[in-house]
Amino acid sequence: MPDTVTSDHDPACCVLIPCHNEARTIAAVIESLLPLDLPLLVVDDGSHDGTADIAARYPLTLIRHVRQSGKGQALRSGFRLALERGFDGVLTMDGDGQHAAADIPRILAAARRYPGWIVHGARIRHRERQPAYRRRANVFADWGISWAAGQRLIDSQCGQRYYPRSVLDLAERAGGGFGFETAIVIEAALRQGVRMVAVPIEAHYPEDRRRSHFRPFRDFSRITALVSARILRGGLMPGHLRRIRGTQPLVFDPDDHAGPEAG
Ligand SMILES: Nc1nc2c(ncn2[C@@H]2O[C@H](COP(=O)(O)OP(=O)(O)O)[C@@H](O)[C@H]2O)c(=O)[nH]1
Ligand SMILES: [Mg+2]
Repeated sequence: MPDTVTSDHDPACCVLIPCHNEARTIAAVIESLLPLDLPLLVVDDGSHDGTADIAARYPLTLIRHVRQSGKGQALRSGFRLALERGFDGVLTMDGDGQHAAADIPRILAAARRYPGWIVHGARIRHRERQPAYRRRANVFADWGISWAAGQRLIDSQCGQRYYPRSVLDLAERAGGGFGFETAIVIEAALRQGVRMVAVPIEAHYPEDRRRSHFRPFRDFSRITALVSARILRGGLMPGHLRRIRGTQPLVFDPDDHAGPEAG
């Protein structure tokens, strides 16, 4: 029996955008999403540049954190609301215009083909557009997270991804900040045997972009610490290392009609 069943309906999904000070870009991001006709959930995390007021002009659900509490906490608030409202899944993306609305139907196509899996957007196509230091650090993070999760991942730090409903509860134990997205993926794999598939996406890095909220030293150190702690807690997970050795991450490109079968 194949472990993948393609369902014939769109997952009832909402789009979740965590924001901190995105006044420059949030209107354009929201407007690019409106034609998709998906429920939108914006979490404004203590912005002081008017992000929430701009978002409030559009037909969407807005959660406001009075104080900045980090990307992880913002995603957690969104996941809670998505659970309450009964969505089958949540698609996350950045509020800075880095991710394209046009990639959402492609990610949802993968979610249909691989029900119950986490679908990562992967900046595979134009990796050279990513700042070089982030690219190198991402390759290192991919390797560590693949070890902890026992399956090969690519671009594990990309914020555009689809989470099935079954993993949303794990948000409660996934910590805060930028480590949240790493922790939830590892916990989903270890506790629920959830698998991951990547979809190639576009990512934009305009010349005049604002400085990233991601602090390379602080945030990569935290991610490395949390992945190392999980691997140590699992007794170094030698079985995982054996399992991922010589394997490639599963990449599904909906534009390539056949697509790989789940292994
Ligand atoms: N809610 C919330 N969102 C944040 C915070 N820091 C970053 N973000 C959002 O998370 C997304 C990714 O942040 P960004 O700075 O673009 O990181 P990068 O894309 O990894 O360089 C953006 O939509 C940010 O607005 C935060 O402290 N709270
Ligand atoms: Mg960004």
